[in-house]
Amino acid sequence: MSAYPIRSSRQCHLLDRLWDFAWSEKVLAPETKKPNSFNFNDRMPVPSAFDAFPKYAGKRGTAAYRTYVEVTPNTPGRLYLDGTGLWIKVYVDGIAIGEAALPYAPLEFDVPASSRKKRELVIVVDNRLDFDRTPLFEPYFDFYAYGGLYRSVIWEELPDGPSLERTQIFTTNLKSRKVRCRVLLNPAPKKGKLPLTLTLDEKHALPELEVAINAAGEGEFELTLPANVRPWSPENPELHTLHIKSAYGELIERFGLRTIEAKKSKVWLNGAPIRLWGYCRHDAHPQFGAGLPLATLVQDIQLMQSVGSNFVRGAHYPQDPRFLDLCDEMGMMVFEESLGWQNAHHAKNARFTELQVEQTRRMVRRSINHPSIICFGFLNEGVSDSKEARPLYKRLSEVIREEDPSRMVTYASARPFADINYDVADLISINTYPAWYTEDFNNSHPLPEISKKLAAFKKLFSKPALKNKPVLISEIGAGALYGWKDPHNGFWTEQYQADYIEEACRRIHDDTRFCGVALWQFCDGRTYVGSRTIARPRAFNNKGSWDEYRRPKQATKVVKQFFTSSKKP
Ligand code: ADA
Repeated sequence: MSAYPIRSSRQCHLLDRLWDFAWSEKVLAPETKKPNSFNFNDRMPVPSAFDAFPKYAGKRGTAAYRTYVEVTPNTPGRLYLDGTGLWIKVYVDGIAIGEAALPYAPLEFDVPASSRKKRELVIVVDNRLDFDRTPLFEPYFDFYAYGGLYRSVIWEELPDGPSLERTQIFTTNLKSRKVRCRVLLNPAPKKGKLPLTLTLDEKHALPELEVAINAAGEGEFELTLPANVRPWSPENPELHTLHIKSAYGELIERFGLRTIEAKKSKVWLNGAPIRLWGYCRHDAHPQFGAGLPLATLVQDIQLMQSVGSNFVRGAHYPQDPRFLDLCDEMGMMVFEESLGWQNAHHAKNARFTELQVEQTRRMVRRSINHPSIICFGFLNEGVSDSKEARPLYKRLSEVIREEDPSRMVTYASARPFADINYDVADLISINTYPAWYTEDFNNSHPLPEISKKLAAFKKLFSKPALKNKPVLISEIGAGALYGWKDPHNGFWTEQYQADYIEEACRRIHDDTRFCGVALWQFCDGRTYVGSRTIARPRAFNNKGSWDEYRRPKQATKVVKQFFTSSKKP
């Protein structure tokens, strides 16, 4: 559960604990299977990926999680789920209150009031890869599709009538320390003026004000923060809280004073050009699947920072809000993207398009106050050279800008020379694997391909329409099996990977046309199953600088010299 917002006028029940659990292999239509028809003969913690447990490893089918919540009778509620997979349907007291096919996305469901004090909550989860049910996750994705309630489940008791739901905080002027705040009430009250009492960091009373609330339940106001408030940055991850009190309840949001821009071919943080040095990271572990404990999230950031990383790309889906909290607190800039992986079903499938828009909007709304997030993306390695997909690229970039005009928009392209969507991106992100996916089949060290490929990008992005956009190498890397050393130092050895990473980092570091790199990848991760794994020893993607248990490979020794050097943009 994210530390913020704290909706202090609501009673909050955090449901991270041991739940009853039922497994029913291959229920044909989980939409219709009633909660009381499951045999709850097992237990499962929340958060968890149930198929990370040996007993359910590799299983595909329908499960059900059940718990009971003691609430105030005759009080409506709102359920918040921070991340699930792959398809869920939610029942309270045997009555369906909603379903979703939005893996990893934040979800909420309204719960009707009841005279009962003890409420039964059942969440049916299906982890089968069924395009009709879950078009956002396909069997060929190069990461394992876990099933479960990956992240926290929270039940909040709602007051009668309108209630303060969120306050989004955007830095509008760093020098004068101005922020614009957007108050969101749910449900919307009658239009009108709403008096607000505001406190910064629980100690600075700010001037009272009245905000005009529109028919959608939204209102905006501007604040000038006290002189002691300094900007958030990786070096100084300064965070502040804004406590908002109103007639419709109160809440506390956390934020950072921070601006981010893409201009003059660079990324500018708080008005100064910066470079991004880091990794792409999957939110997974062999023991926990996609349901990681907090300690692992902390260790992952510490390991990335131990080699000088200031940046992490949350590949390839909405991130755990606890991870985003940690990036805010520990000083890591984040590229957050909605779920996608070489998708081809764009315009062909209206439901795919609708779910892409829905998950992207939800991701931005949930993540809006994390200063660590500097850009939002989508459709990793999608068909960005296809005219058919063009409307979706435009639409997704518009959704991000509608929700958040303050951050850079990007998407990771694997079709750089044919891409037709660079105009929708502020930051150009390119995935490339020279000297790994290579045609030079008999060469054990085709490393010179790396500088050639980067030189071709530099030429491509010197074109007038592109030359002012910063270019991030958002994926580059090679595989190595942990512990594999061999006199040939060829593919899959730790030495080749270290030589590769050194060459890639050196070339990118030395050429300021590139604003940085997100190496692929932080640690090895379980991937798809079946015959495709011929290219994935152990059925893992082995391009991590650490292995899946976070044990360091030789590559970790070469990264630091580039990530920590002073070469300015
Ligand atoms: C792509 C993809 C990554 C991973 C990588 C690889 O760039 O975006 O998720 O699959 O290739 O290891 O080949």
